[in-house]
Amino acid sequence: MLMQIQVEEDRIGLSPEILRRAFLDNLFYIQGKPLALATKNDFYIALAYTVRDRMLHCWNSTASTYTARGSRTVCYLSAEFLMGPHLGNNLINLGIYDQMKQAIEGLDLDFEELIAQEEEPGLGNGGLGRLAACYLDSLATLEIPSMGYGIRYEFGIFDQEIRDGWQVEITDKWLRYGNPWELPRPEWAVEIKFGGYTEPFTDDQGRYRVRWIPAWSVKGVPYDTPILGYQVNTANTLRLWKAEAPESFDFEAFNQGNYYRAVQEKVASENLTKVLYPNDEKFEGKQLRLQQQFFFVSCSLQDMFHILERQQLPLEAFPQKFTVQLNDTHPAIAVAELMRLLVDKYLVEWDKAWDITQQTLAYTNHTLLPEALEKWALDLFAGLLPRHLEIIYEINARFLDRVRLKFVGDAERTARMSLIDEQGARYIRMAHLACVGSHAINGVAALHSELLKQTVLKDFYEFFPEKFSNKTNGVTPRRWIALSNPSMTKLITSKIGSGWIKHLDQLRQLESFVGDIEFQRQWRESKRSNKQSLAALVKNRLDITIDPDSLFDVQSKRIHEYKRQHLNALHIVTLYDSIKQNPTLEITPRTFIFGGKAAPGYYMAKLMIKLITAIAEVVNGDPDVRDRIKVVFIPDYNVTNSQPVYPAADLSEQISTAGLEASGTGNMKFAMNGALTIGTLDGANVEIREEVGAENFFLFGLITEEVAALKEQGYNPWDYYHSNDALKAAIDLIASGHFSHGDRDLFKPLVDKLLHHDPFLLLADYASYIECQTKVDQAYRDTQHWTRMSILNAARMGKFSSDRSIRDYCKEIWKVQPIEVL
Ligand code: TH1
Repeated sequence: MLMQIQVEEDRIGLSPEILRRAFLDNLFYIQGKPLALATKNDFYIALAYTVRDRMLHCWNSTASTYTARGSRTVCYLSAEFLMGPHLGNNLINLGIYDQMKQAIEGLDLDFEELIAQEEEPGLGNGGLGRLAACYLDSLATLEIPSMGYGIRYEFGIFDQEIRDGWQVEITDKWLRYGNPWELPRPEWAVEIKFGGYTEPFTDDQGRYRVRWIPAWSVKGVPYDTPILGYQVNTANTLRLWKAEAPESFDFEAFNQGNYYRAVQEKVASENLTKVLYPNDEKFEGKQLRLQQQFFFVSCSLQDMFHILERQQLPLEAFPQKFTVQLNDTHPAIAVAELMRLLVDKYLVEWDKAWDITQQTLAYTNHTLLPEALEKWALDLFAGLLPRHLEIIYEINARFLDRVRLKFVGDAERTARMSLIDEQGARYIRMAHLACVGSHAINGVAALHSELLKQTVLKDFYEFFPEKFSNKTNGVTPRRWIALSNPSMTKLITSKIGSGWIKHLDQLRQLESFVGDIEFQRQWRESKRSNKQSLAALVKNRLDITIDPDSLFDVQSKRIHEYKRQHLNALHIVTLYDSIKQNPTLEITPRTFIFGGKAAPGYYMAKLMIKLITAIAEVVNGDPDVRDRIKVVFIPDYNVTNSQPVYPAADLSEQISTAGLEASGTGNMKFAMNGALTIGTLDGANVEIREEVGAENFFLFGLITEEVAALKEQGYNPWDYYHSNDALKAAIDLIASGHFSHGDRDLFKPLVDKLLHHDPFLLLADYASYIECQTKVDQAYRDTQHWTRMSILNAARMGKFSSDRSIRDYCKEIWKVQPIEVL
C-alpha cells in the first residue's frame, strides 16, 4: 500500500515563527544540542537543514515532473563548479531571506554571522568554474530540466594566506565540519575501469568485437546537491562523483587474508578525487588529472544510460533524452567514452553510434592561450585508456578521409587537423576530438568566437562552419546583485519593482531616473555604504584604514601575466613617483584594491603578488603620500570574499592584452553593481562597452589586430622604456630596490621580462593606460556626472544576465524548453 507522506508545517512553513520552531527542532534532533550548548557551527547546520527541508519538496516534485514529462535534459559536464556558499543564495531563491533573518534574530543570534559560518565549496579555479555555477542557477530559474555533472573534490582550491607579502597555500578542508547540502546516493554508484589491454574476438553472432581487459577499477559514488531556481518550484541536481575503492578488490583481498592490501587499494582509489588542480588556464599533462577527467565523464555517461534504462527508452533515444555540454576540453574524453559504451557495451554499429555521439555532444571553448590547450602524451594515454586510444584512431582515420576528400592534396591541412599531433613526440589533441565529436562549437564572447574561427580552430571552421556560434557569457543577478548588494537591490526595487531580478533587461527602466537628483543621491549613498562595509572588513582583517570617499579602484581575478596586474602596479608607482616629485600634487584620492590567487607553480604570478604587497607597504607608510593613495591586497579571494567587493567598486580594472581574455565575467559583476570599467577591447569588454555606451566606459590600449601587427613586425619593449620618462622612472624605481628594502634582485625577473621580452605588451600600452587613468581621475571629481555614468552602467547590463546566455544555449544548441514544476 502506498502511503501519502504527511508534510508538516515545520518542514514547509515560511513564516518567521514556523521557521524559528523548525530551526530549534533541527538543532535538537540533528545536532543533538539544546540552545544553551550549541556552537556557532551547530546553529549554522540547523539553519541549513531548515532551509534544505523546504527545498526537498521542490526537488521531489521536480524529479516526478521530469519523469512524467519525459523531457530532454541538459547535462552540463564540467571539471569545476565554483558554487560559493549555498545558504544565502538558497534563502534568496526561496524568497525567505527576511523571514529567516527575523526568525534567527528573535533568538538573539547574529544572522549574518551564521551565514558567514559556511565553508564555501571552492570546487573551481576562477571564471570557468564560476560560470558553470551561474549557469546552474539560470537553468533552474528558467525551469529547464538539467543536471550538473562534476567531481566532488575533497580539497577544493587552496586557501591563500599572505605572509611577508608572499602567497602561501593552505589546504582547503571544506568538508571538515560536514556538508548539509549534499545527499550521497551510494545505490547509484558505478564502476570505472583503467589500464590493461585490449583483444579482438568474434562473438557468438559472428561479429568482430574488441574486449578491454582493464587492470584496475574504482567506484564512483554520486553526491547530489539540489539547485533551486529563483522563485520557482524547480530544483535541479548537481551530481558530483567521489572515487572509492571497488567492492570486488576488497573482497578478493579479504579472501586472501590480505587486509592491508584492501585498505591500501581504498586509499589509492580515493586519491583520484582528492584534490582540484589549482592551475587556471595551464595544462600540466599529469596522469592523475587524466584519471579525474575520464572518471567523472564515464560516471556521468553511465548514469545517463541508467536513466535511459529506468525510463525504458531505447538507445537510439539517447540524443532525444540528453544534450551534453562539454565545459572546455576537460570532459572531451566523452567523445571516445560515449562511442565505447555504445559500440562495445551496447553493441550499436559504429555509424549509428557516431550519429548518436555527435547529436548528443556540444563543446564550449574558453581560451585561446596555447599553454591551456590540452594534449595528452600518447603513451600516458595508452597506458590508462588503451581502448579509447583505438577508438580515437578509428574516429581520426574516418575524419581525415573526409578532410582529404574536401581538400584534395592538402597534406599539411590533414596533419594540422589530425586528432594526433605527430610533429615530434605524439600527443592527443583534445580540442580537435571535441570539435569532431560535437554538433556545436562555441566561444564565450563575440570577439573570442571570431578569433576562434580565425586562429586555433580555423581549419575546423573551414571544414564545418555550420557548427560554430557565439554564446556570450553571463552571470546570475541573484547572487551577484540581490544577495551581494542588498542596498542597491532595495533602491532599484523601490523604483521599478523586483521583476528585474528575473528579467534583468528591466533595469533599463532606471534610465528614466538618471537625471533625478534625489535618486542620484540615493545611488551614491548606497555605493558609499557598500564602500563603508568593505572598508570595515579591510580594517578588521588587515588593519589598514581606507577612506570610503576615495575612489575604489579594483582589480580582482586570478593573478596572471596576461591579465596584467603589473600594469596596474606600474600606474600606482607612476602616481607615487609624481607625488614624490611634487608633494603638493592634486589628485583624486584613490584606494587600489587587489585580490586573487596565483597558481602555486606559477613563479611570475607569485612575484606579481609580492610586488603589489611591497608597493602597498611603502606607499601606505610614506608620510609624503598623505593618504592620497592606498594599496590593499585582499587575501584569499574566493566567492565569499568577493561578494562585498563588487558592490563597493567605483572602477573595475579589465586590462588584459587585447585578444587574450576569452570573455571575463568579473567585468560583468562590477558593471552591474555600478562600477565604471577601465578596459581594453578584449573579451566581453567589447560588448559591455557597446551596451553601456562608449561615453560611459574608459577605453585604452592596442586592439587585437594592432597587437598581432606589432608582434609581427618585431616588438621591442626597450624602445618604449627609453622614450617615455614616466615609464622609465616607474620601472627604475622598482628595479632600484625602493619597494624591496634596497634589494635590487627581488623584482629583477619581473623587470627583466618586461624590458627584454614583454609578451603581454605592458610597455606598449602603458602611455595609453596612464592617459586614460588621468581621465578617470578627472571624471571622478564631477560627482554628478560620475553618478550618472554609474547608474547607466547598471541600467544597461541586462544582456549579461546568465539567464540570457542560457536562453541562447537552449534555443540554438540544446533545443530544450522549460517545464513548469507545480
Ligand atoms: C576562463 C577564461 O579565462 C575567461 O576569460 C572566461 O570568462 C571564463 O573561462 C569563462 O568562460 C577560463 N578558465 C579556464 C580554466 C582552465 C582552463 C581553461 C580556462 S579558460 C583550467
